[in-house]
Amino acid sequence: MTLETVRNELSPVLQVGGRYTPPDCNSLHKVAIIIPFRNRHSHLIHWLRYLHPILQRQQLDYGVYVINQGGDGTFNRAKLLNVGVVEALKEDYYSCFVFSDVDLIPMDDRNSYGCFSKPRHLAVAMDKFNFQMPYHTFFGGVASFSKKQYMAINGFPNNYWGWGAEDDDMHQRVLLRNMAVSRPSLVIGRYKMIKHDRDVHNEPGHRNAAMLSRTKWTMDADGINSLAYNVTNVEKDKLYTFITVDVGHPK
Ligand code: UDH
Ligand code: MN
Repeated sequence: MTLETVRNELSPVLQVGGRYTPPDCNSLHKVAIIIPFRNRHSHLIHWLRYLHPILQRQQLDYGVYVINQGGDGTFNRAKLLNVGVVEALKEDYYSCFVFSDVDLIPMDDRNSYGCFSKPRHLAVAMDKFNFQMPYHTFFGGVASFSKKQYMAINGFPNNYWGWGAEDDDMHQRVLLRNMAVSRPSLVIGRYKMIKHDRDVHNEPGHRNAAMLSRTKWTMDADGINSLAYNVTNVEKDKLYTFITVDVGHPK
């Protein structure tokens, strides 16, 4: 599949920016799907090809935002997700955010990409973990937050550079604000992760584990209220809004 074939296949039902509104019902939420990204173009093609039809069958009113980290500095997944929220909210009154890795494809249409009364972890049963949770507080891969839930935790941390622990910090924030996590069953929450090696400039962050033990004291000052970045390019396609951003580098 090329991006072109996927675009030709899907564009009749999409509006520019990867936007969709169900023709025959009013959706409960307006959902921004936010994907942290750099140099995973083949994964993105698969994601778009599978997810657009699923999201449409779920009758969601949604937009897809790919947040591309510019340059080749250390990757920062959680900060890119914060950028996605701010940029999506500049465009529309989104009430729900789904944060998804570019390489995760749900296997069951019943796994709803909407928001719930609690923050939701969707990617509970990945093939790479034998369709089990790797540990019981696992929060990685795909998660959804209503705008209210996201704001209540001050968004995500901006200081987790490189791979690891930012998802655990997000989970800590939820618990520290007295919310619980909702999850689909291990049957409905099945996922395939497109096989890949570790990316360059996304090595395990050597400070991340230590930061995780301090979330309680840092979360009020590190999050959506301290987010700083520069957008360097915005590309509107039928399949997505592709925003390239300079997120800076570790201090
Ligand atoms: N991402 C990118 N580009 C990068 C790094 C990360 O787009 O250079 C995004 C992408 O959405 C990805 C997500 O960040 O799905 C999470 O990164 P990841 O997929 O590398 O994380 P995962 O836990 O893999 O899946 C860790 C390394 C696995 C090495 C396995 C070797 N067998
Ligand atoms: Mn992955």
